[in-house]
Amino acid sequence: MSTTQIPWQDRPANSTDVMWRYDANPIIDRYAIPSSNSIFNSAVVPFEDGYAGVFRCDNKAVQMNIFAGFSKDGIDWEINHDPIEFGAGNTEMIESDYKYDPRVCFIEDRYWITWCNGYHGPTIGIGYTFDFKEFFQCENAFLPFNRNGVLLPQKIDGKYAMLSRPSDNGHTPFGDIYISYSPDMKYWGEHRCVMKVAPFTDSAWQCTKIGAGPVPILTDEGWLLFYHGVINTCNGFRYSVGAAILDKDSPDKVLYRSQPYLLAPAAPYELVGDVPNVLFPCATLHSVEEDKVALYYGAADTVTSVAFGKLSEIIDFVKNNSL
Ligand code: BMA
Repeated sequence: MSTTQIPWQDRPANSTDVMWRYDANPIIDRYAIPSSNSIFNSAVVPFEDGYAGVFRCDNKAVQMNIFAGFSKDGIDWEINHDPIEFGAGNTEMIESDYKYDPRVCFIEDRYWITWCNGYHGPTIGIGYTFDFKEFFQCENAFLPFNRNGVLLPQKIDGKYAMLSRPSDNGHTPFGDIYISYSPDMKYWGEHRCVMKVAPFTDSAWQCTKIGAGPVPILTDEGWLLFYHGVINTCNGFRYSVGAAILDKDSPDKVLYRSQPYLLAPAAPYELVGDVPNVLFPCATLHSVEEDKVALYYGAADTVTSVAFGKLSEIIDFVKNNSL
C-alpha cells in the first residue's frame, strides 16, 4: 500500500465544524473529460506511488458509466476518456445497461469495485482489478433493485461482507442499510438489517432513506461508517452525511449513530447543479495513525469535492451525539 501523504488542509481558524470543506472545491469539474456532462459520486484509493480511482462520468447523452483515473496527490486527477471495459470474472459476461456510484475496496490482493449496475433495473455489480488497466466483472450481488453496495475491507468470520440498500426502480422514497455475507464474492446471503431511517422528530435529515457511503474504516472503537441520509422536502430530496460506528466483529450491530449531520448541502456547488442539495460521499483517503480523513463526495450530482476531518474528533462527535 502507498505511504503517500493523504490530501489535507487544517480546519479554518474561524471554524468549529467537525468536518470542513477543501477551500479549492470542487476538485473535479463537470467537463473534465471531453464526453462528460458531470463527474461525481466517485471512489479513490491509494495506488502505487499515488492514487487511483473509479469515476462516475455521465456523458452528454446523460448515460451513466464508470471510468478509471489516476492522481499523484489525490486532488489533481487524470481521468481516462473511455469507460472501463470489463472481461469475464467469476461468471460469463452479464448485462449492464448502465453503471453508476462506484466504490473501490482493497481486500487481500486486489481492488474490488462495486457499483449500481443496470440489470433489469438497478442492482449491485461487482468487479475487480489488480492494476486499474484490466478489469473483470463478476456476478451481481443481489436481485434488482438495490443500490449503495459497499464492501468491508476485511473478511468477517472468513466471509466477505457487503452493506447495501434494497430499493425500487425509481427515485426510491425509502431505504435502510443491510449487510450480507459471501464465502466467494459470488453467492450472497445471511442478510441482516444494520440500520433504518430515523424518526422525523429525532433526526429529520435522515428520515426518508439512508445508504452506506465510503468503505468503512476500522478504528479502535469499531467500523466508522460515513453514510448519506435523505429528507424529502417540498423542493425534493436533500442528501446529507452522517456517521455510525459498527461493532468490529458483528458489523450488523450499530454502537453509535450521529443524530446531527456532519455535512449538509451549504456550499454553492452543493446547492446548485443538475440535482440541487446533494452531498453524496463514496470514498475516503485516511490515515488512522495520523488521525486524518479526506472524504470524497459528489456535489449536486455534477462535480466532485473533498472535505476533511480528524478521525478521533468524528468518533467523539458520533459517540457524544448519538441517536
Ligand atoms: C440517487 C442516486 C445517486 C444520486 C442521488 C441524488 O438515487 O441516483 O447517484 O446522487 O440519487 O440524485
